[in-house]
Amino acid sequence: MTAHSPLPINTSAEVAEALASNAPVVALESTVYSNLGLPSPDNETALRRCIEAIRAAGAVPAVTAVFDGELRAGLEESEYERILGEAQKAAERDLPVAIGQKWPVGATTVSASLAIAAAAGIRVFATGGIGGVHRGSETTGDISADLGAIARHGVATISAGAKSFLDLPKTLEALETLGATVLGWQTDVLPAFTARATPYDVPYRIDDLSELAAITSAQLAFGRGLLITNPVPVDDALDQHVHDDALAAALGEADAAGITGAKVTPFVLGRIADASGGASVPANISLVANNAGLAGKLAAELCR
Ligand code: PSU
Ligand code: MN
Repeated sequence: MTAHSPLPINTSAEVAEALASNAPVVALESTVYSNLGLPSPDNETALRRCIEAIRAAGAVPAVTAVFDGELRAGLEESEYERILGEAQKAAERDLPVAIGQKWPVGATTVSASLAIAAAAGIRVFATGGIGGVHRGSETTGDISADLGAIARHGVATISAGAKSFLDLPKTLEALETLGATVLGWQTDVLPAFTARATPYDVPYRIDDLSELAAITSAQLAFGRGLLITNPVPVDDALDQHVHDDALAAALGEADAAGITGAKVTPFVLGRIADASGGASVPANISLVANNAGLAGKLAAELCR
């Protein structure tokens, strides 16, 4: 068999050292912090709070990105500003193109971040809300690459459920089909991003951190991944009526504007922020930082 050349990943000194000494590391994506995710300056607030939450748990943050065609895991302080501005959305399938064409700034989605984390040997990854099966997927076929990547890579993903504008029952079905274990952290039902609860049960509720770590290491030993859903903190959840109205408006506008493919998620998130009078943004910051904190604790527990 021909040996493939190893994926070249530029890992920061701090991340490389942590991995070499079995110290906890948490990977973060970069799309949510770029101009494709949260508006400025909330994107920077979100990034800072995620990094603080990971460090507070005793873990090392590893933001993933593509800079000048190079895959990165862990950035220097001075480099964070590069992902806070203009960026090209890089899902897993875009990574070879981002490398080959030397994209200046590729903002990694969940799927691209998981590919980089797995190749770098990082076992825990935190995001806001994953992509999933879109409403109307029967006709559009729009199913986020996040789902396959969550199942395929041996990395635990922590997210506040899936984004509320998705078809959530179909998203759960797809995860089951793909073989991704789905857990609810201290919840019986699937959270949906800025909402703590939906009518849909998660397959397993887990309340104890050592049990969460035991399940995670078992699944990672199979070389596969799992999704840990973590509800947005109570005080920061978006009012259900504000949310529902903003979502309906956003989906209507996306449809009317003929937005399709990779542009759907950034467009709908932006319209929800506008239509909720900005109320979705603090909720978004809170949930992503909360996920980073749980990811830090899980990474630390896995290293015990
Ligand atoms: N959740 C957010 N903001 C985002 C995303 C999720 O609050 O920007 C991004 C993530 O990077 C996720 C991507 O992987 O959207 C999913 O995009 P798509 O639906 O095109 O697969
Ligand atoms: Mn899509």
